[in-house]
Amino acid sequence: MNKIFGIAALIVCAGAAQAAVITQWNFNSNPADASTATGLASPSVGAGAISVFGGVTQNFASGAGSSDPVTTDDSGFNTTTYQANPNAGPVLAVETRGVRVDVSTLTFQDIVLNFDWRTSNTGSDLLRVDYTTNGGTSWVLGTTLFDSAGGDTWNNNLTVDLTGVAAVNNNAQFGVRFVAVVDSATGRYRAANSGSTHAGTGTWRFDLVTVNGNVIPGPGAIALAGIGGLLAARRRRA
Ligand SMILES: [Ca+2]
Ligand SMILES: [Ca+2]
Ligand SMILES: [Ca+2]
Repeated sequence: MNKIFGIAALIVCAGAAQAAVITQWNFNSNPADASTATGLASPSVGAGAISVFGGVTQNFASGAGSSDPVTTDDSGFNTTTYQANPNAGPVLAVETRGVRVDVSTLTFQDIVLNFDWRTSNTGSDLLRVDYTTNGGTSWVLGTTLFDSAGGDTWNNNLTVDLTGVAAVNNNAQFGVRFVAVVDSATGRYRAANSGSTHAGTGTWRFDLVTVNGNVIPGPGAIALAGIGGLLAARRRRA
């Protein structure tokens, strides 16, 4: 009996140390239907919502090249109708279009976002990830720009580490948004393929959008871990 209890306590310890998937989207049809042009906007793991904003439109398209381990009927969340550059000069009202993800982090801490991002040749080369802790009433702008490796190219396993941001822990109104960003040198959007001209008809595609976290240890888990440690010590002495 004591031995079983000790094993249970050790499993609790391991769970606290290793990040868990809170919510993940693979965008694949379930069940598979042999068409990558059909998919699911509902999460494949956990709960949450993904949406487009600012006039962006969305459909499903092939996820081939993403890090999704599913290779049959693998879809991605494909988006277009981004802002176009004016004929000359900088874009005026910038960074108003993109994709938004809302996930409750209740009972979780140490939040980390992972995603795969594909840019078409004429799609925007620069992406910023902002986060909200109040359901989108206000956004904290990301400080790092993701710069695509090229046109028609997947950039996989991109990471935004929010483990140092206590406000995103245990928060039912947590969310992130992926925003198309202009090149600060010109004030204009830049094409992901350096030989192409940026166009609002360019696409961004996403796959394996994942919000990870650690379960916040409750008083019960801490007590169990303590008992587990005592049992382990007793076994070592025996
Ligand atoms: Ca499908
Ligand atoms: Ca997929
Ligand atoms: Ca680039």
